[in-house]
Amino acid sequence: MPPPRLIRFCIHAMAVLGSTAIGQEKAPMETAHNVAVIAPGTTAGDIIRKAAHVVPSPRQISWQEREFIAFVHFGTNTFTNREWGTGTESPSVFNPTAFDARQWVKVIRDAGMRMVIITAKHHDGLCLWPSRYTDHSIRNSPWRGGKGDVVGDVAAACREFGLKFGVYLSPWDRHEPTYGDSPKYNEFFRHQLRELLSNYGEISEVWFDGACGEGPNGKRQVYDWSSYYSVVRELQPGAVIAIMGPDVRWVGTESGYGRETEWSVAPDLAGDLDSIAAASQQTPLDGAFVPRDLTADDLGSREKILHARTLVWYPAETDVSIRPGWFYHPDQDARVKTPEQLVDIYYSSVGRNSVLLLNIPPDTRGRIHDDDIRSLMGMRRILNATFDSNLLAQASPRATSARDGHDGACAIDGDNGTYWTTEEGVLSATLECTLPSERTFDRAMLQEYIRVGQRVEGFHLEAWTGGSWKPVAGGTTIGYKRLLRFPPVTASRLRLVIDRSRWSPAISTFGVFKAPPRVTAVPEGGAFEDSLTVRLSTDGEGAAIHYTLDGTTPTVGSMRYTSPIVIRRTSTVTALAALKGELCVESTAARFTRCLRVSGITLEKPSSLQYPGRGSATLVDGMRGSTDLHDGRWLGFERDDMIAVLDLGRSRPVSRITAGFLQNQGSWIFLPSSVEVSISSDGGHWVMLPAVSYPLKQSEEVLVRDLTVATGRGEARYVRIVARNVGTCPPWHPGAGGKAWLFVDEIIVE
Ligand code: FUL
Repeated sequence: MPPPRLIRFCIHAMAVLGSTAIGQEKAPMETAHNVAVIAPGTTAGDIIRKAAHVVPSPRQISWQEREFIAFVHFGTNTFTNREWGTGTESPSVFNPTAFDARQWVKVIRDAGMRMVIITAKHHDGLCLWPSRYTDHSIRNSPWRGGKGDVVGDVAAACREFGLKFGVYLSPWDRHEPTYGDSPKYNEFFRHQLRELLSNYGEISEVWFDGACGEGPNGKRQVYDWSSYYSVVRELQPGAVIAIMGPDVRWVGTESGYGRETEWSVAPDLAGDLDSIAAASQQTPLDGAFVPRDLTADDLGSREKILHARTLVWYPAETDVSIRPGWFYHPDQDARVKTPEQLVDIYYSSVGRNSVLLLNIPPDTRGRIHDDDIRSLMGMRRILNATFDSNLLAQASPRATSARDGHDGACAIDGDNGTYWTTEEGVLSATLECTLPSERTFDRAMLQEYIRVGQRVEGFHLEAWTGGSWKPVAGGTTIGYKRLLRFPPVTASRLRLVIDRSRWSPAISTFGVFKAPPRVTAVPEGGAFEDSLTVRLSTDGEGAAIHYTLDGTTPTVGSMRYTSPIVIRRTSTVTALAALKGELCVESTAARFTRCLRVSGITLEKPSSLQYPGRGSATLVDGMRGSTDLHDGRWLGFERDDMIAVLDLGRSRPVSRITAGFLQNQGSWIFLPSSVEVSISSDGGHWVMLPAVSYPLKQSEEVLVRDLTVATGRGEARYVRIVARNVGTCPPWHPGAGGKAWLFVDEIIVE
């Protein structure tokens, strides 16, 4: 589901595809190339076959194999406590008190990431290296007497700890006086690129954001992308150019959640087919590539590629921050994503054919904060405990079709350089694995050997249980890596069924795993009136359960679960399984809200079809919407107000009514301008309570805000609540004048 309007700033303003005179297919690029030109009249079958043979370039393969990499946003904004600087800040604000790039890189390495991308220059223009081309750099900061070099220190630490190194260089520069004078600024930008790409050793990724604005001359800057690409190719031929570049695509959200169906081959990224044919074999796309909005749900299905004039290997990168903001803000210390959230993001990005770029912003000391380190290490422990050993390593494989030298064993041998593939043109097949004894598993890992292309369109897993094959899990695309989670299954025989493929499937990894024991709470959260009984169980054999009721993480000293828990007040049950006295890593949290039971709820106008939650009852089911607008718990209203009438079944004392709202202005979601509540005992005569108004404030923070109206202890059977949408995006917003969203969940009557 697309976010309401989440568009990487300015990307929608980029030129759409330019003229595309379709000539003859000039270069035979069908095999072993990351670009294929489709000649007019090519049959559908041939187009699909060509798509299955588009392959990553060597630099794209190295990038993909990194899987999980770190973003580091650090600079002016760290010290001014903002997300976007204006460019008028003095370099003197930059003054970390205990800067330590080695600490960052060590933490990042220990968390299992393989590269660091530093914001060498963000939109405010301050260079974190002593650039010769501007005074607006850390050379004019008090830090290390102006002799410091953040980029240099991070590059050196990456070399020391064996990590790759990349740079984010913002084309949008709100400080530089030549910005807007397009040729001059392009030259300035190329100079900066040259400095960065010449003086810091190997650079493996160059990250270009699409943000763009007007310069002091009132003119909009026109970026000369292809000239930037030439500088990168000349100086760092191994580097991928990401986002506004031809090698790596933005996945389309900043939530950390990629698409379930993720094709790395995308149609029509070239504006000029002739320059593809004329270009060098190494970079056929560079001169023809036109950045454009690639945030739609479906980019690469058959339907999308059948009318393509070019097909390009263009894989997805998923960027997300460990905190709500990209930069460090002290008031977000309590909102660092938990290990469980990070693991969920990992499954939903790395596990969905994408590279995960996780941002970890250092604080004003110039160090990664302890809260972030705790979460990262917790995440690492969960992932290690899960993926430590492939239970299929000891299995005997049997495939329904295999090519010489590529039998089923190649998929379970732990070697990504070998792969199982079928006889030429066999597009569906089964790989059955028999284990020496029964094992329990709840995770699967699949990988295609992408060096020959991405091919699988549909697959599922089956296990032999109770005398027949039963489906366990399945999906559409696999790509470089697909991870699946499912309830534990115990079996000694299982099989991978490739249902549909664009060409002979080539599978380099088939693995199943058991995640560390987890606790399940029943019910998993919700509302209750007087008391509620909660039952906990674990899938870990012989594991004990420890829990708390105040939301803190349990220790072995916390209450041990022996019988169902009876809850009488609003509580969060947090539980962990412990094996042999040692706590397992993944905790389970279930929130229970004490409130009056609502027997009916009607909405005067339904919510948008895009954000329906699970119907109007979602508003009173006791399960709170999170900061993720896609979590299925939010009801979204586009430009409309939310008007709900709640029926409590009978007249009773009501003390207050609370409604929760999401703010995510980047996605055009605003808090309501006011909340009005009326109560009635008979549905005919209503008493209006004083309305509460909320002034609209510009904010980059994504948050859930509860707004409460007190009744003064009235009696009521019916409650009518009106939350006013701000209507349109305000003048200061990038979507000024566009329809604003109101997101609501939950309504609590006490
Ligand atoms: C965006 C920028 O505007 C943010 O500040 C951040 O750098 C993010 C990764 O890209 O477009």
